[in-house]
Amino acid sequence: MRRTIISMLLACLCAGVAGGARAHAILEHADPRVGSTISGAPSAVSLYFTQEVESSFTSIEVLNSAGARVDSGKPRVSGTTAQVGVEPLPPGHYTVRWRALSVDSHTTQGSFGFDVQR
Ligand SMILES: [Cu+2]
Repeated sequence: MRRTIISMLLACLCAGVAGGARAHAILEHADPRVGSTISGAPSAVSLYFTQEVESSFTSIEVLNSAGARVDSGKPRVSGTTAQVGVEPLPPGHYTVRWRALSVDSHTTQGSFGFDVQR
């Protein structure tokens, strides 16, 4: 509940100060694509945002189906793109959890899955 109130407050502040939802760094697309099934293991997971993000508070976690992290840690951030390396991924389902601090100082977060084909 408290969390909901805080998010609403942030949304209001952003709408008032920066002109609305456009000012947030929302995930525009990802590679591997959100919800996709790919053949062959990716060497990295790349996220493309709608706005430039700050490297200091932007994180990407890639988890296997057992919940263990398979990413290399700190993402590389350049403009609107954040990328993290992953270890060689065996077939299975993976979850990407991201968190981004946009240049307007608002934090956004989300998660999605992808599958490496058997
Ligand atoms: Cu914002």
